[in-house]
Amino acid sequence: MIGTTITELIIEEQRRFASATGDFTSLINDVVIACKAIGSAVRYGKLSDADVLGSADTENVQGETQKKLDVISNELFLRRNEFTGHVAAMASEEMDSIYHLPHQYPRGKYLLLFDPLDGSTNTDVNGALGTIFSILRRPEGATGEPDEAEFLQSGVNQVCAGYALYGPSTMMVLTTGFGVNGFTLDPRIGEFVLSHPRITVPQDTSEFAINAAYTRLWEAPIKRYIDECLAGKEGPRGRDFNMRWAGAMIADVHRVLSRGGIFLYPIDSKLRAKGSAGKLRLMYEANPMSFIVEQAGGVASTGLQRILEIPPESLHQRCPVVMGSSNEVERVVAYHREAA
Ligand code: AFP
Repeated sequence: MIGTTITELIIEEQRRFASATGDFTSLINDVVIACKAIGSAVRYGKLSDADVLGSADTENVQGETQKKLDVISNELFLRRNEFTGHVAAMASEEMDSIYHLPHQYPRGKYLLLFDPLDGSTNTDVNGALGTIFSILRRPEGATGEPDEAEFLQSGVNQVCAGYALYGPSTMMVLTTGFGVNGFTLDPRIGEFVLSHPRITVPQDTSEFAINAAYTRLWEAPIKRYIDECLAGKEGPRGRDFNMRWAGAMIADVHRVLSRGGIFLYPIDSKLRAKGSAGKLRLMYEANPMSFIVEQAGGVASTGLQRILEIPPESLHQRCPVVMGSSNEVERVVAYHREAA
């Protein structure tokens, strides 16, 4: 017997809206197919006919060296979604500016943003990594060819956010604003089947995820929070904490969604010196993951502001990220307020 597939659940959600045309369901289907294709490229690795591992010897707009799989995943996402008539334009971590559809294809009402392969440095070590996406509606009354300004909407406007995690099993986690559901790819039938209905993040946790290599660069509120966790039972928190770091936000936040925790990628003195507002990108990393975490009952903040309310100024803008179990994130926010 086959469980509820991702398509069935999206159709059910679509039926809540009398005016729904089915466009959105089709768009999600295309995103799902793109993720299955990327997952397959990731899974076969060295066994692929084409050599998909290693560096592509190119840099993206962020100045990061692209992996071959970054480039392949980006292409797979674009090709799958450009011709269907559901999106008006796309934006990706791997492209400097927005992607205009070839002129022969119809323009739809949605804008699709994605990080085709988050944590791609993990490809070389067979570590978990994934694809993150965010869907916005074109602004009311917008016509003609979309420009970047149409994409610059706050995260609260997201219609849908999700990610595919290519780990020991391939999972898709999705929200359309009615809670969060997790699906596992059943290789026997090639479908994502509902395996984690109504995911919720516990309010409390004793697990944190942060790259401790940057301890010397952290600002006071983060230093204080982590120091107190590290002090364990004998410290002000009165209990021991555990630490995890996967090196891929998607894997770290998935763990937080699975069993609670707090994920931090704060601003630090090195990033400030470079004139950067953080490491992680707002539009296709922080916003979609924040939407998911909030829909699961967690909190997502920069330390000083709710991430979903940041007014974006540019496509590749960065921001500090603190997300996960509400009581821990609120504590970090309180420490920021006190310091400010
Ligand atoms: P890549 O996609 O370039 O591997 O970057 C992953 C990432 O944006 C995020 O997923 C990780 O949490 C973070 O970078 C890791 O960064 P550090 O290497 O600085 O810890």
